[in-house]
Amino acid sequence: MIRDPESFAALQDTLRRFVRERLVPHEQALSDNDEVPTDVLAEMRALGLFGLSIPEEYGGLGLTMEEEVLAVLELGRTSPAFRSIFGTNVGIGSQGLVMAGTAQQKAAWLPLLASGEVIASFALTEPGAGSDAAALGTRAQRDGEHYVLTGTKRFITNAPEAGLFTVMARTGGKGAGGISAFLVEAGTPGLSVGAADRKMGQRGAHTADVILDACRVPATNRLGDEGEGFRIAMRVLDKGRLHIAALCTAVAERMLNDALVYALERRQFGERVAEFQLVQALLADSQAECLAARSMVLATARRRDTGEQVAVDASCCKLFCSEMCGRVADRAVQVFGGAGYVADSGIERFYRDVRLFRIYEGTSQIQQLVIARGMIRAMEAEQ
Ligand code: COS
Repeated sequence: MIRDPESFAALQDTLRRFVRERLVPHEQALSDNDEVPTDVLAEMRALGLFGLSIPEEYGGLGLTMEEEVLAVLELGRTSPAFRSIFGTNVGIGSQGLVMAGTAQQKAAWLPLLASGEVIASFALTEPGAGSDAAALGTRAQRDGEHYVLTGTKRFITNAPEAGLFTVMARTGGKGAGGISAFLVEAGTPGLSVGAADRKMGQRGAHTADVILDACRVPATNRLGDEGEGFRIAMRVLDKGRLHIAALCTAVAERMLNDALVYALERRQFGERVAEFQLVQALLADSQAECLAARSMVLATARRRDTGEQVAVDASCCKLFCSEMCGRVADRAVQVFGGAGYVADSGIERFYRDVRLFRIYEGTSQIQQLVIARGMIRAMEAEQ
């Protein structure tokens, strides 16, 4: 749903120009320096990028899902590490609060997240619990008006920058029903962040361990009821997967654009390589897949805006768009040939950056599992 087409078109135009004029020229520096330049960060804050999905009453832009997807289709046409710095505030770091926070919790944190003054992280994954998130072992022991949290979280995006963590921890017995969610402020005694991970790509976006060592958190910081944490995390991920699917689509469109530009410049056998049918096949397959991805993401976002349950379709989008993006990256390197394998072209960096899409916010195999389970459930319900 687009609420006000005219002002939304103006926002899209602003984002398009911001990406082209302010982010694309900094792509190599982002990778070389492993950080988003501070002036770019300030511009992101001023544009409201940290609060895209946060309701307007808390200072965000309150975008609908369709609007958010369209915004990401613009913002994703550059190195994905740029999106990562505000991505957790828009997605997994804020949406638990939006969905399950009390009025007090929302008032305390959402304005700070919307403005980008505070960065939010989502701490679910652990050394022994990745895809099997319900097996997490971090404990939260009730002690009067507090909970005492102990455990280690792994690969936590933006942990080194975060001011607020949504931590999933076990308050009850085994499995999903024993998990609760907590808001934990950076600086709380007992919470520490490990060294940033050395990753394959997406330099400029940081992940690290978050260590909780008898970290005392007021009981008022629990998000939702005891035992509700896993379901909150799953609902947050349902929305996040649609956002990531849009991101995959945008990066694929960018890589395809670069491949086409190159194919029109590069000459071999006396002709532009874009004239060769075997190169055209690489371009055409990528174009068809980008269109399919864009169409499914937009259609699913629109249905979500009407209140439909789209968890299974969001997994379809994440699965198809992330795998598609990997195929487009591979073809783009092929179109560039030798130039695609060396760092200078930029396409080599994108190839490494996009590998993460098939892994984070649920691997392709977890999306397949969610989709197939949903199909079986729907068929059984009919019988
Ligand atoms: N929305 C709301 N509730 C959900 C849900 C969703 N999308 N998915 C599951 N639930 C609920 C179930 O209804 C069930 O509740 P009840 O016990 O009340 O019936 C509970 O959560 C447990 O669900 P389920 O039995 O399906 O859990 P499993 O452990 O079998 O598996 C998967 C769930 C594998 C889908 C989940 O662990 C997952 O998504 N793993 C990947 C985690 C991930 O994406 N990590 C990325 C890092 S975080 S950025």
